Amino acid sequence: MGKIERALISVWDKTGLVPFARTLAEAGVEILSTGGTARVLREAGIRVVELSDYTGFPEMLDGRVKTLHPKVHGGLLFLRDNPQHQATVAAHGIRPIDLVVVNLYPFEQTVAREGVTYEEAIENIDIGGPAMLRSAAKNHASVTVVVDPADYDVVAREIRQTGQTTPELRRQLAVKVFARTAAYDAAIHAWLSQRNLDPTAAPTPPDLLLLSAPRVQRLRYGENPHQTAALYGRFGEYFTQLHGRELSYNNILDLTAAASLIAEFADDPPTVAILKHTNPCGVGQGNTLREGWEKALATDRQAPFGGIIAVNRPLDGDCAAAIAEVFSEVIVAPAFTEEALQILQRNKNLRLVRQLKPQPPPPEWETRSVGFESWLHQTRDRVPAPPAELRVVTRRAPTEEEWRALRFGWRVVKHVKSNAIVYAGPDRTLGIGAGQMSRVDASRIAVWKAREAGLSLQGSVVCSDAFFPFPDGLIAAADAGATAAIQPGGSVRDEEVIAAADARGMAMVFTGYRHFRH
Ligand code: 93A
Repeated sequence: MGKIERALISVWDKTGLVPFARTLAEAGVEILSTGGTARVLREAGIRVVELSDYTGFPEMLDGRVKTLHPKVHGGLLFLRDNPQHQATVAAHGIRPIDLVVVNLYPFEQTVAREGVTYEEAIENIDIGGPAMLRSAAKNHASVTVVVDPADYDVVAREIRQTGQTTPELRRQLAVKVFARTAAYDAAIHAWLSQRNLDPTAAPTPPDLLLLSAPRVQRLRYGENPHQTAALYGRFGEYFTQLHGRELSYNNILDLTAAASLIAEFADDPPTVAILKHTNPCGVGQGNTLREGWEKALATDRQAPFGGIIAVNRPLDGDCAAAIAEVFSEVIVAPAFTEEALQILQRNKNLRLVRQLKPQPPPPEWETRSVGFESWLHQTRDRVPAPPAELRVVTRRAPTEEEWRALRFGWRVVKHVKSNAIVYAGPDRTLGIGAGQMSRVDASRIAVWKAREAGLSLQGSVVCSDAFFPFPDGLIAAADAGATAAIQPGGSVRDEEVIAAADARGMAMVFTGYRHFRH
């Protein structure tokens, strides 16, 4: 590869353009450019050749055809060491183009805008830009291609030093190009297919776009050390790590589950949730986070070892000091006070993560692989918990205290793997049974855990993520001390279950919403 002698610059986003182009000009690179880009460069006093002067064709059709010309694509694609290619380009007056700097019409931003018209969206489908990017990236053995203004500096540095770029940099830049053009086409596909299918339908799941989005982070390994893994999407817009070792695959899985759970308590008094393997070990609230922490921890003093902690307000020093006494993996908080940071940063391994903004508004989509080269796609379970309307189905309605406990526990059980049973008081969990194949087993585990923790279930409430198929689960809860229950309802045996509750003097509430989490 020889020196870079000719560059073609055609950019929508003009960020950093002028200083970069100036570096090229100073290195003796001839700059070809399209209308708007050429104007900006010329105004900055940089010498440019209008591409239309070089091709002998004007930009036409309202700019739809600007760079789609053999003098452009021939100059990008010919094999530099192939004598026939050399003869062909020479015969047609095609000059080599060694560097392409292109970023695309803002299609994604355009369709995200409120009230955008069909015509506007269509006009923002860039054709010439991706074509140049792909030609250059295909021939990255010889051609340097820059799609991201963030890469101007590294390219400028290499050109200043040697007049050319290294093969490794060209390869990396080409990889970036195909990620970008793939994501760009995926965005167009998503927008257009949705429009064609049903203009009133839910927006096309952005996760599909994220699948083709560039990888944001390589992870050391996956769920287990022999699995390779990476993180995709917009994680960095929502979370930033302030301290501790690099986040692992499981950390990210757990901390996002923790953040989703604590979001249920956004408007509540100080609340703390401790999770392990995406399941809550305990959730508690009080006048201070410290009180919330004590109650959360009291649910289960063993499982939180190596757990994930989420809090619903800035983490203060008092609570941090208590947390620091238990080995944890990650703390996720909307903020950390200086004092809390000082205390927690003493532990090198503890990862401190700040949540930068709330989860996106529903409908939110989730995609999960089921293996076999197949994916399931659904809207996330984002209905308000508990829903606005709750139906009391028993003779006795819950007392004020029971209502508070039901509302508390229902928000927790929504985030527990099914089958899930949670025993709760008004401001805390008392026993959690997660991920059982039978609901009765989940209930048994919850009762046993409460006993292990030395907690009484007398006067507690029982929360079930799905209906009790038979009265036995409810009767067992009553035997354990629960005086009220909350569940979706909807079983063919609802009447039997209600009768069992009435027979025990229990109050029971139907939510009408099931919260399976498989
Ligand atoms: O309308 S296009 O698809 N047709 C083209 O031939 C073409 N060539 C470059 N759009 C085209 N471009 C795009 O124009 C580039 O990708 C870039 O985003 C933009 C730069 O235009 P200007 O230099 O006039 O501001």
